[in-house]
Amino acid sequence: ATSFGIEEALKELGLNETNNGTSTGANWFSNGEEIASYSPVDGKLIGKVSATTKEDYEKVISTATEGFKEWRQLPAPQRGEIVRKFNDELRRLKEPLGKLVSYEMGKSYQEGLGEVQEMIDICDFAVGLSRQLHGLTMHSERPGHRMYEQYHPLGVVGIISAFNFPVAVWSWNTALAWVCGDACIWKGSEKTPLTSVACQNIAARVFSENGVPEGISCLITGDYTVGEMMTKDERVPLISATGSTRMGKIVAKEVAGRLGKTLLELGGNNAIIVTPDANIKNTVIGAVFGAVGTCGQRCTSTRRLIVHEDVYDKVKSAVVDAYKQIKIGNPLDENNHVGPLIDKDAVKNYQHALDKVVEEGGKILVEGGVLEGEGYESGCYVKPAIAEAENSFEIVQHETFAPVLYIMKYKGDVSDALELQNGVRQGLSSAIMTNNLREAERFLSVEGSDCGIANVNIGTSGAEIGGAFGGEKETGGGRESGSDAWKVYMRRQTNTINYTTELPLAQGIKFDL
Ligand code: UN1
Repeated sequence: ATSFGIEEALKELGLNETNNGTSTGANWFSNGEEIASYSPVDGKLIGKVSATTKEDYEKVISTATEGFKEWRQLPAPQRGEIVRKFNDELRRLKEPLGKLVSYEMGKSYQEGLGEVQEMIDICDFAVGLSRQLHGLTMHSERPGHRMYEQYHPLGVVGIISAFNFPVAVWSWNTALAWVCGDACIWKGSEKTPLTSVACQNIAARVFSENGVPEGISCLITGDYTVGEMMTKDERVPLISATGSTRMGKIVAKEVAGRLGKTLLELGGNNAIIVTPDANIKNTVIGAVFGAVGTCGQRCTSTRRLIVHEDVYDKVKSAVVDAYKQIKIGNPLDENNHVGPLIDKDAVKNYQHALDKVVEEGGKILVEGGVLEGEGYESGCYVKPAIAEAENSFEIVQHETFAPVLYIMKYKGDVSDALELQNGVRQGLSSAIMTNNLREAERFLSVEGSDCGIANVNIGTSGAEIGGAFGGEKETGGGRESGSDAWKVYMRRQTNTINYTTELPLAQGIKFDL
């Protein structure tokens, strides 16, 4: 079997079989037990990384805390210049890094490259932002007074990210946090430790070449117990966590208990509403990519198709037909559309969802199943499935991180569709396919989609970095990436300056002594 240039990619990224505490990043110490990374693509061992111990963590946090004091002094545009240099390296290493993402996580090579492209884009965004960390000015109610607000660096930012976007989510946080003057400690997923080490190596190299203080990019590795060291730590004012709602609830409680800040980007249960005025061809492309892309493991993956009864049969058969074209196999082979799930636990969850939907009265339209035989030795390849289901089914209400699409019918008008769409606990991404202006505007109106992302005539996944990314309800309320998401990485200060010889009090209060 061809290795698709994996060996070369690992080499270019400076990875070897054992990456135990020997990273070039002086900010990455780890002496704990070994974490082995097996590829879901072929089941082979890619390499090993050792986990962060409590002592390692102490070293990391004190280095980061010290580094921050120096880093925050550097003018933001100069911090932006460092991010620009880091981005040069990302551009240079886009292919090997995209390949490693594909091999370690299982998404298609195209999507691996796309993920690195998101890193590049957010870095560009952050460089521009480094000259635009604006506050507002206000008019004081008192004569001879001036008011304004300014944003200062916050401190050490803890980043917890998931396996499904093993590199992009880190960069959405770090690129902004770095220009904002913060130090970052990253706990990547224990399912994709090598991509984390690869990123840390890039940052560490660029930073040390450019005299950035140690501790501005730190990596800690391991399971949730390692994440807990940060969430419990008062020296970490902000925890940005991307992952499951279950994890988010634990993190939120822990951090809120010490009145720290959180940025939570959690589960989705994303739907596309298909109205009688939809372009069916585009609907099929959007729905199929949304449901099977990344093997259904994006937090923006399309889980539900809510189709008007007038076009239901047409849409259903077009989508079912499209599923027949899907090629499943090695994601590094660009002929395949869908790679494996991340691991065998994910396969179990997928199977459970299919059993459960039938048990609850759903009807399978496209049969699922685990693939076996040549090329599928890892045991992680599954067939994307479609089931006709009711929105109220317990399994439909639940986010299953796998390529299972539920299709359901709505009657009446767009408010009936919206009731179904909004009738779940999550609120990340949503979409409507329509050429009817009234329907589109109602979908976007105050009575419309309750999600953080609401799209017209595109699917639910594949958001650009320029917008704020995140959602409401159990999705956690946080916003990462573009727009003004940077503000969470800084502390805001309101300043009132009196340049008179008097001391007039606010609200006209007289206090004569
Ligand atoms: C995620 O799945 O955690 O919108 C993020 C998208 C990507 C990001 C997904 N830009 O699908």
